[in-house]
Amino acid sequence: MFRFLTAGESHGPGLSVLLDGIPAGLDISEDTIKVDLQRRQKGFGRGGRMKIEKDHAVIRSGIRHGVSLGSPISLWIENLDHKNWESAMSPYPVDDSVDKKEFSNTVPGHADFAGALKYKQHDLRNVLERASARETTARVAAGAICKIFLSKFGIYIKSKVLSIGGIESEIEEDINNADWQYAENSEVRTTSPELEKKFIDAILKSKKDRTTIGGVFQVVAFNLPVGLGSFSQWDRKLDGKIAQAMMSINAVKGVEIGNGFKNTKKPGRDVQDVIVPDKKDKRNFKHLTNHAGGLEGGVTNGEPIIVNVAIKPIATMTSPLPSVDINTGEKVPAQYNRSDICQVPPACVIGEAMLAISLTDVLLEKFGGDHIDEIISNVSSYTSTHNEFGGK
Ligand code: EPS
Repeated sequence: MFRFLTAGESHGPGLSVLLDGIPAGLDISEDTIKVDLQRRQKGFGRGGRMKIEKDHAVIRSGIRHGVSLGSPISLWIENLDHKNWESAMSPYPVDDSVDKKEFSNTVPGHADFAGALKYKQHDLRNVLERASARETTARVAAGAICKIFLSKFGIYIKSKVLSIGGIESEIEEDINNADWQYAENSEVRTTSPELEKKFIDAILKSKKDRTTIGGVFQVVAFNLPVGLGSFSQWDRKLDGKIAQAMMSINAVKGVEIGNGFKNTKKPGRDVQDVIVPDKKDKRNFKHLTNHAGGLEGGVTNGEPIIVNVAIKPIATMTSPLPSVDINTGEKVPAQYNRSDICQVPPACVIGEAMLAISLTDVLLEKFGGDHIDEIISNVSSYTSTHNEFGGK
């Protein structure tokens, strides 16, 4: 069984990551993990915090001489900003002279209102610190390890921004011909130079208007075997697992698999993906289209998994909305804490991590194994049974 957990507050000493169930025999280095950590830190519309942090995950266990042992892998990511918060975020008691950076003005759209009542907190910092998107750094580190595992099966993941502030391309891009490298080099992670300029202008306008801006990003996984996930129980369906994984990313309010929403506007005959024989495909079959986003009945069908994820504009704004003081009930302006204007480009990298984590879970569920060689052999034994279908 594969599991992963994170711990850590945004301005605390750092973040911990624990991955249990990663097999033995994988080459894992801090440098490889760092590539994704750096990708997450980029993006037009980020706030001042990213100028302070230089995210680096230190391997603390589960890896010896660069190779995984099959034991729990733990990582530690230091918050460089913590040095500015040592007393305010100290795990130890502090005296009253210390500025604890407490606040009680709730922020509409933030977790702080519900969190205060739920955890009986009079200082909203006690909610903000864990609810912060800083935690996604830990997920990206975990995802980087899962990507190493998935690469052993030829599985890889790409991402791009589809829209920011409602601005989007009128033409649907073919994911097999998308210029993913352009997106990688783009500050707003788009494959289109035309959209790039419009996205940047929209973010700049939001900043000028002292507000924030959301959007939609897309994550795609390629080269999957048929049969990951299962229709046999509701909680084993892979589309459900992916939806939960994506929905758990901060500020995400919508998840679409394939053309989920667009398909509702078309007749059935136009949205099913017709299956044809294809001797070149390792399944001996292929689908003519991929409206289903690679998942039918909660199971991979061998086409790329396509997930579109909607992020709302971030709650914290330099021009605060009217709100309430959680302790006095008085009407007050919302608290302003330093924040980002637009989180959509970095969220692509977080989405990649969550998809890698979800796929690692179902791949290990189906193929088991404690050493990577055992799992590779299990996968190839299974895929060889596809020769019994359609081959005669
Ligand atoms: C965040 C507020 C900002 C963001 C932060 C998420 O941090 P700070 O309060 O230190 O300015 O930069 O995101 C990260 C730290 C990160 O690593 O992505 C929030 O309130 O959610």
